[in-house]
Amino acid sequence: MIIKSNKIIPASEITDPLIFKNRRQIIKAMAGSLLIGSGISSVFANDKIDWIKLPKANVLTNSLPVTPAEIVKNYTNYYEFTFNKTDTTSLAQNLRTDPWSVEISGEVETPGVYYLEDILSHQSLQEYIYRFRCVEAWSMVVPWIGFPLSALLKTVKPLSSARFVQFTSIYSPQVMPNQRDNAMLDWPYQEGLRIDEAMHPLTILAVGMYGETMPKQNGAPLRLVVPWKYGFKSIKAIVKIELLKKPPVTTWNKFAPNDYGFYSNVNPTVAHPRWSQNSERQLGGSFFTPRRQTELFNGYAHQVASLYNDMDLRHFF
Ligand SMILES: Nc1nc2c(c(=O)[nH]1)N[C@H]1C(S)=C(S)[C@@H](COP(=O)(O)O)O[C@H]1N2
Ligand SMILES: [Mo]
Repeated sequence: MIIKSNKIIPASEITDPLIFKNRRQIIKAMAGSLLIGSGISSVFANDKIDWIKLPKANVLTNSLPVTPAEIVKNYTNYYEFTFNKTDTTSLAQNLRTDPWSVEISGEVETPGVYYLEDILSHQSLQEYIYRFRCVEAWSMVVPWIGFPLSALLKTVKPLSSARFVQFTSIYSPQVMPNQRDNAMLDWPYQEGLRIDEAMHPLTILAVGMYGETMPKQNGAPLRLVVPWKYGFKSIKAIVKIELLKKPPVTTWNKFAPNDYGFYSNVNPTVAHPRWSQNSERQLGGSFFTPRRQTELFNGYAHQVASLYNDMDLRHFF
């Protein structure tokens, strides 16, 4: 159910013409899809200021308050740039995100390289307010803007042999210092899902948040969001989506298989070898805000637990 609101968001703080152009394309896509999706009769945008009317998110949220945007934008994990969560904000601005295309290949009927604009022209954007839980035991609540991954996969017609999906982030050592230095992980960053996880309606590809085009440090122009799994599964700056017969290699699992499982479903009873996952620090809280009890599947058990009926709790990680 879409609850309409007339939330009006001024988005005028653009300086880089490249960002501006890309943002306009995405806003055009937002406008188009919202017209279809919600019956809002006009979405107005002029050259200086973009005003976006977004339908409010639906039932996929909870009573937790949304984390302030400034916190979510300035505390990011983006290891291609740096291991520092605040320096990513400026460093990520060096990544060119327009034009952008995504290769979709493997076990599909119509593999190809698709421009992001074309992908978006076929999708209805919606706001999804999701909890987000990092494996480092902090959490936030983010109003993403995106569309179900399943809607994109359906357009390329997965074959019955497609059992897994692998995602690959951009490889751009000129602007990504840790790729240049071969630091820590094997680049490019890769993640993966089982096909039923990928097709689940909670799994989205996001192109924006807080009513705006996705900030570069948060994974522009296109990132995955899987709210019942630890945050590292939600891969940023996706350039390739491959449907596979076999389980894909994933970056963190390859780096430390005992610390970062392929599934990595949020589970308070399975500790990381070096820290408990029983509770979480909520971003945006004060020194006095108590830690929050972590929930199985990050609170989405009702929607996703049935995907894992035949699995032992220990394998959730
Ligand atoms: N390509 C890429 N994607 C990534 C990461 C990364 O370092 N590189 N970090 C992951 C981790 S550990 C988390 S918690 C989330 C953080 O998303 P945010 O920075 O937008 O909050 O992105 C995930 N996606
Ligand atoms: Mo994370």
